Order: sequence, then C-alpha cells, then structure tokens
Amino acid sequence: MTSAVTGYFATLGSDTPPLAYEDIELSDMIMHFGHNARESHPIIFWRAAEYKRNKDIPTVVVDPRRTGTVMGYEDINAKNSVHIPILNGDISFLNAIAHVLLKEHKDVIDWDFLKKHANNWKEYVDGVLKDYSPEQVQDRMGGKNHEVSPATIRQVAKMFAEATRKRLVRAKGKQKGGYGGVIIMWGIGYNQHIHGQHNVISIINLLTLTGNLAKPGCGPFSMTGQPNAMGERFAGGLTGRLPFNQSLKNTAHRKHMAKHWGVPEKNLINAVNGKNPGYAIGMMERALKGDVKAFFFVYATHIDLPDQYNLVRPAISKTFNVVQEIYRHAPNNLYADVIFPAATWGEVEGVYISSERRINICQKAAEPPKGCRPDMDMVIDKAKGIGKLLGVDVEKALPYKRKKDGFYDAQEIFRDVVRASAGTDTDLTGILEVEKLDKTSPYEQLEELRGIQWPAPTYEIAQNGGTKRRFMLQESGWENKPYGYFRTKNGKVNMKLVHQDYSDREKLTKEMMKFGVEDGLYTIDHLDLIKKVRDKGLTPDMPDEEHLGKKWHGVPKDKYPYWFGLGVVYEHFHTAKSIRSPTTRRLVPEMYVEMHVDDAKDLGIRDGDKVRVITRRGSLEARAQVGTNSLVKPSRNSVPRGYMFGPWNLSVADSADPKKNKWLANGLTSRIWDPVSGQVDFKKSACRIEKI
Ligand SMILES: Nc1nc2c(c(=O)[nH]1)N[C@H]1C(S)=C(S)[C@@H](COP(=O)(O)OP(=O)(O)OC[C@H]3O[C@@H](n4cnc5c(=O)[nH]c(N)nc54)[C@H](O)[C@@H]3O)O[C@H]1N2
Ligand SMILES: Nc1nc2c(c(=O)[nH]1)N[C@H]1C(S)=C(S)[C@@H](COP(=O)(O)OP(=O)(O)OC[C@H]3O[C@@H](n4cnc5c(=O)[nH]c(N)nc54)[C@H](O)[C@@H]3O)O[C@H]1N2
Ligand SMILES: [Mo]
Repeated sequence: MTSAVTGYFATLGSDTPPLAYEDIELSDMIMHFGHNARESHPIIFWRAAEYKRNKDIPTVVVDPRRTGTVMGYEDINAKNSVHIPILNGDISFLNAIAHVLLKEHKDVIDWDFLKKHANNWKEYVDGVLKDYSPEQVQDRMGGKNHEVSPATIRQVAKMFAEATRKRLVRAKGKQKGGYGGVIIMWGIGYNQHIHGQHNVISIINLLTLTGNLAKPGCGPFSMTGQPNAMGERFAGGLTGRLPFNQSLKNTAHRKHMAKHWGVPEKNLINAVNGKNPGYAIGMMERALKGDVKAFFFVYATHIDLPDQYNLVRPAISKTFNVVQEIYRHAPNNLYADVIFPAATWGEVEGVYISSERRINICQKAAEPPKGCRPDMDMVIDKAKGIGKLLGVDVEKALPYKRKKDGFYDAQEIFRDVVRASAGTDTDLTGILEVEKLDKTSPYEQLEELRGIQWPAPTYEIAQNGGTKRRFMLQESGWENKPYGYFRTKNGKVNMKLVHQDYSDREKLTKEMMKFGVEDGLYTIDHLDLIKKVRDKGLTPDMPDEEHLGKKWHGVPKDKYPYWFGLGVVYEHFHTAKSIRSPTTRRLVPEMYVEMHVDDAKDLGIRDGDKVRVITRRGSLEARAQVGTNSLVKPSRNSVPRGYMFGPWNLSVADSADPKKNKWLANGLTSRIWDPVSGQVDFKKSACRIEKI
C-alpha cells in the first residue's frame, strides 16, 4: 500500500483515506482503477453493486482484463458500465479526462476551490491542456489490444462531469457544499508500479480539479489489502516514518516520539543520518553485498519478495534470519536460524484498522498452544533486551507488567498508544476522556460502537464513533486541530502534474531489464536511472512484440513477446497457507495462466496444456486456461490478446520447500522499485510461453 501512503502524503499531507464506506451510498459515480473488487474486496464490491442496482449510478472499471468486477456491473446495467482495458496508461488517461473537462465541461471545474485550497493548480491545468488531449495520449493507451479511443475518453469524461454536476445542483439547495459526485477506488493493481505513487497523485489531481474532495459522497478511496495494513501505517511501519503520520525528519515529531517512547532523541537523529537501507529491495541488495547481516521476519512471506532466484534467495542464504511465525509450514521458516512461535489472532487480544480508518477490536477466543506467545509480548521482551544494550532505561520506556496469565495487557498498551497520539494528526485521546467520564474502557467503547474511526481527539468525537470524514473542517469539534483545511504547510492540497512520456521508453527499459540478469548490478547504485523511469511512467519490462503470433517453439529463447501480470484469485488468500485449506484445494488446486483463445492458437497451446511461463529472471509451471469456457478452474476473467495473467497466491504452496517450488511467481518478477515509496512493480513482466 506504500504508493497510496506516499501519494496521500504528497497531496493531502497525511496518509488518510478521507472518506468512509457509507459514502458509497452518497456517490453519483464509482470508478475502480487496478482493482478487481469482486474477487479481492467482495463485500465492498457487492455493496457498490447493490447501490448501482438501486440508484443506477454509472461505474467505470479500469483494468487490462475483463474481470468479474467489470461483468458484475454490466449485468446490472451494461449501458452505464464502462470497461477501460488500459495497460499502464492510467496517468495519461486521467490527465486526458482532466483535459476534456477543462475544454468541454467547464462548468464542473471548481475554480473557487482551486484558488482557495490548492497549490500548483495552474501548472496542472496548463500541463494537461498542453500535452494530454485524448488524441495526444494515444501512444500511451496501452498499445495493441488495450486501445482506449479518444471517443471513449470523452465518454468517461462526460459521465464524470454529469456525476459532478449532481453534487453541484445539490450544493445550490440547502446541503452545504453538497454531497455526491465521484468516488475513485483503487487497488494493488494500481499501486504496484514503479510510478504507483504518481498513479495515486493523478487520481487526487483530477478529484481536486473538480472539487470531488473532502465532501460526503466523493473522493479518493484506497482499498487496503492486508487485514491490518492500515494498522501498520498508523504505527509508522514504513522506513523514515514515525507513528501517527509523523516524519522522522521533522524535529517536533521526533521530539514527540522520543518523549513517548522514552528513548534519547539522539537515537532518532542517528536514524535520520544513517544511510537509508532502501526498503525491502535495497536491504536485500545490501545483504547480497554483505552490508546487511541479519533479518527479522514477521507477518509476511519475505522470502517471496521479487527476483527470487537472482536476489532474494542468494541474499537470505547469507544472512542470520529470525522468524516469528504461527505456522510450522511457513516458507520463511526454511531460511530461519531461529524461530519464535507466535500466537495468532483468535488467541490474542488487540486492535486492527480497516480502509475507512476504523479501529476494530479483535477478541481472544482461545488460549494459544503451549510455548506460543503473542507477537506483542515477544516484541516487548526483545525491545527490552535490545534497549538495555543501547543504554535505554527500559523499565521507564516499557513500564508494562504481566497479567496473571503471564501475558502483557494489550488494552493497557493500547491506552499508552492513545496517550502518545495526543496532539498528532491521528489524535485518539477522546477515548481516554470517555473512559474517565463514562467509566467505559477503550475496548468496551470499540465493542459498543463497532469500531472508532481515527482521529477521535475529543470526548464528543470519540463517543460518536470517531471522525467519519476528513479535511475542509469536516472534523468538526476538534478545537486543537494541528492543521487547517488540509494537513500541508499552507493548508492547501498539493497538486502535482505527473507525466507519462514514452519517447525514450525502449532505451530506458532496456537498461531496466538488465537488473536480475547481469551479475553485480544493483538498483541501489542506479537510483537516478530508476527515478527517470518512474517520472516518465514506464514499465520495468517490455515484451518483444515482433515475435507475437509465432508457435511457442518458434519464439527465440531470448525473446519474450507477451505481458505477464499477477494478481489475486477469489478462492485463495495470500501465499503461505492457500493450498492447505480443503476448499481451496478443491476449487483452485493448481497454478494456471489466463490466455486469450487466439494467442493460444498462435502458440499451439490447447486448453489444459501444461506450460512454462518464462521471463528474463525465472520461470514457473502453470495450466493453460484458454478463454472463459476453459475447463481449468476458475475460468472467470478474460485477458486481452498479448497479455497472460496468473495468481500469485500459490507461490510457495505446492512444496513446503521453496527450492522445489514449481509455482514461485516472484521468481519471474522484476526488482525495480520506487526510491520514494519502496514499491516494486509486480504487474508488468515480459514473458515467453513454452509447452511442457
Ligand atoms: N480472495 C482474496 N482476496 C484478497 C487477497 C487474496 O489473496 N485473496 N489479498 C488481499 C490483498 S493483501 C490485496 S493487496 C488485495 C489486492 O486486490 P486487488 O487490488 O484487486 O489487486 P490485483 O488482483 O493484484 O490487481 C487488480 C487488477 O489490476 C489489474 N492491472 C494490472 N495492471 C494494471 C494497470 O497497469 N492499470 C490498471 N488500471 N490495472 C491494472 C489486473 O489485471 C487486476 O485485475 O486483495 C486483498 N483481498
Ligand atoms: N508477484 C506478486 N507478488 C505479490 C503480490 C502481487 O500482486 N504479485 N502482492 C503482494 C501483496 S499485495 C501482499 S499483501 C503480499 C502477501 O503475501 P505474503 O507475504 O506471502 O502473505 P501471507 O501468506 O499472508 O504471509 C503471512 C505470514 O505471516 C504468518 N502469520 C499469520 N498470522 C500471524 C500472527 O498472528 N503472527 C505471526 N508472527 N505470524 C503470522 C503466516 O503464517 C504467513 O507465514 O504478497 C505480495 N506479493
Ligand atoms: Mo496486499
């Protein structure tokens, strides 16, 4: 989700999805970018679909594939459901919509809002007018088989304008500022690009231009993947960040956290001055070079990061690895020097946060197996040990006592988190006010209210379930709010014209394609090159399209004519245990690759054939799923010609030993990452198909 985080920060000055799920039922149009909601967020999809059925709102799905999300909306009303089969051209598409609105639907441009509440809007307006007409962007509309014609761009712009007008009409009535307009949701198919951060900024630009921001029923809505990714963001889980949307580089923020953490500020200053390890990929490269000596793996299959064979496996084979895990079969364990067995969600107490900023309670239902302890307890104890070595007064920093059952009190620690959030962007201290006055504990409040949306800085706000919507003073009753309309330096939204420019594409992509292939080549030594590729909105790989149309054995061994994209499949969840559930085993038992009927014909591949998908970096085995009448399950989405698609969920599932694994998706992917967000591009590999 890191592209969303840095995109929100760059524009709104805060990692905040500004709206709530109930805004769905106030909107006049919903768009999804790189988001197959029907498979990945089915509850949200069916909520939006139900609303479409009741109110007949238009919907747009931007995705190279015709997914179930596309078809589901079409089943409700095909006339106001549009599918845009774009491949990588999203920035150009969004800029082109802005262009059309500025030229042909001038009444929906919110000049007043721009003048009062936005920075750099003139550059944006001038830039999209100059370079992004629907005709000018045709070279970036995905290329062959992903065509998005000027007429289609104008059609979507018209729908966008009509939905925005509905809000403007309501605003003329009693409704202050109006409600409704356009909600843009996006998923990981949108974030997972080197230019993912720019993708996000281009959504917020368009919404700002038209005033579809910081009002009920409109705005940017990032759909988070992992159940508690928002919790991690709240807690400052990205390199260079502190909890509560604070920055390590900001002196006031640093002092605030040093005080609440009970650590000397100089430790944090050391962290600022230290060489940035470069997020996940940078750390792996440094490990390979011998500069990183040890890893501590919790909560993900880290050994399945991109460029497995050339980067990750060789790197973690050199380091000392500690794994904190709940499953004996977890793939990380195979590379562990030490394993700490953890208790899992039903065996611990705690809280987690959903996409609409709602903090929910997780209640303990069973005792952990003997010897397994909550992650929190293990982290506290390790912190005590490490703190001692660093000369920190650990009894003051972590003054927690164990309960009778031997575990720390999760609620006491939650209170401490709430206390430390005082005066920050995510202030939750109203929860403690409620506890003081009404004698209901934080957990009781979360239970009664079915969650509280951060921030909840006062008694009244906490008692009302937190802050539904953010910005433009929608957080009413927050007297000591540390910012004005938006949380930027001057209180205005930062617009930023982001570009997509394919003029040097071949030359630059050629350089990108060397990583993972040439020995001794590290991305951390070529950040300027990567930034250039990002700022031009390019892909890390490019298929050799001149070899399309050939039989599989006729394609030269060093040519990769097809795109290979990866995403989620409904029946699976993530990687580590997908195949261990009897239901998934029965429904989608093996790795498959979605293939267009005509591509299969060209290649000489039949439905159900076993194939090998090969990129410059590695390969995997899969069953060819040809067309939507395929006998290979689940046979659900249709891919455009030239584009192959597989789920990454079975990555490490067929063998507990990743070395023997046939389905390792990230053996194929590129390691190219954005130096600002850390995001790697999982969606755009060039591949060759061979029959096995
Ligand atoms: N059943 C199930 N649900 C899950 C998960 C799971 O494993 N199983 N995992 C959860 C997690 S952690 C996450 S992050 C989410 C992910 O769920 P989604 O956000 O829906 O992500 P993906 O399926 O990876 O990609 C969505 C779509 O992006 C499209 N896409 C690829 N390239 C581009 C492009 O250049 N532009 C555009 N516009 N679209 C593109 C792909 O074709 C794909 O259909 O799902 C969550 N929900
Ligand atoms: N090629 C490609 N790769 C991708 C993606 C893609 O689109 N394409 N998507 C990426 C995305 S969005 C995501 S979110 C990742 C997810 O993919 P993975 O990182 O593979 O995620 P999980 O399988 O959820 O791994 C979680 C691990 O945490 C362990 N665990 C679960 N609960 C607990 C607990 O309470 N305590 C502890 N200590 N451990 C626990 C599980 O046993 C498991 O080993 O994959 C990413 N990889
Ligand atoms: Mo995710």
